[in-house]
Amino acid sequence: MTIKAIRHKLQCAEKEISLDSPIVMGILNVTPDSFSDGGLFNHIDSALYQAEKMHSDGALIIDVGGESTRPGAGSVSAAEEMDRVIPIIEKICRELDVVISIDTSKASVMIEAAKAGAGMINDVNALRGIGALKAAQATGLPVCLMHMKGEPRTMQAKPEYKDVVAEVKDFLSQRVELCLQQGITKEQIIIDPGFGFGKTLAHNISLFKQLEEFNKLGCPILVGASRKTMIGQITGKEVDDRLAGSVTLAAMASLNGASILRVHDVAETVDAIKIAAALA
Ligand code: PT1
Repeated sequence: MTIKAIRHKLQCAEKEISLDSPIVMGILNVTPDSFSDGGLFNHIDSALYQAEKMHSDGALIIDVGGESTRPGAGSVSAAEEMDRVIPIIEKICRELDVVISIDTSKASVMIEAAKAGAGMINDVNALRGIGALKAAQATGLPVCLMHMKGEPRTMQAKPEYKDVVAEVKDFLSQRVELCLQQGITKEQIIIDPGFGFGKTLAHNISLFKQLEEFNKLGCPILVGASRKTMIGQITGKEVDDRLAGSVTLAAMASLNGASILRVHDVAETVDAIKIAAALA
C-alpha cells in the first residue's frame, strides 16, 4: 500500500466513508446507450437488483449515471437525465444502506439528486458547467473533479499534450482552487485524471505510471478505467472480455495511490485490491 495516498474520511450527507484503504465504486449506468451494459439496466427494478448485487459484492458507493460520456456519445437534456436517474436514486436510497454518487455535469441534476438522497457528486466536467460549482457547494456533498480534454463526442479525435501529467495536474489544481474559493472544503474534494477522456493510450499510461504525482494536490484519487478502450488496446480484447485487464489495472492503481476504484466488476475488484494490499 502506498504511504502517500490521501486517506481521510468523506462526509456523504449522513453517511461517512473511510478511505483508510482503497474502496470500490460500482457503476450503474441508466442510459439506454451505455457502452458496456447498454439497455440491460434501465428499468428501476433491474437497476435496484444491480445495485444490491454490487453492494453485497463490496461496493461502498454506487455511481448512478444518466448521460453516457464514453467517446462519441452525445448529450441529453436535464429533463431526460432526471427522468432516468431520480427515480432510481430514490428507490436505491429507500432499499439499501449505500452511498449513491450522481454522475452528472448539470447543476439542476446535482441538486435534485441530492434531494433524492445522493451522497456524492461525480462530475466528468469538474464543475465547469453553468451553475455547477455553486450547486455542488450548496449540496455539501463530496465532489469528484475529473479531467477531460474536449467533450465526449469528439475528445478522441486527436488529443495532444506537451506534458500530459503536468497539464492534467495543473487543470485539477485550478479546479480544486475554484472549489475552495466557492466554499467547498478540501476534505470533500476527490480528483480523477480521467482515463480515456481525450487521451491516447500513451497519455493514459503516463498518467497511470505517475498517479502518485496527483497526491501532491492533497486530495484522494479516483481511477476509472474499467472495460475502457485502453484495456482493449493493450489486450486486444473486446469490451465484454476486459475483466482480467480491468481488475489488474484496478489492483495496480490501488498500489499507485488511488483511493476509489470505479468499476463494473465489483466482486473481482474487491478481491484484487485486498490481495494487492496484503502483499504490498
Ligand atoms: C471516470 C468515468 C466517470 N468514466 C469518473 N467518472 C466514465 N469520475 C463515466 C473508453 O475509452 O473515469 N471517472 N464516468 C465512462 N467514460 C468512458 C470514457 C467510457 C472512455 C469508456 C471510455 O472506452
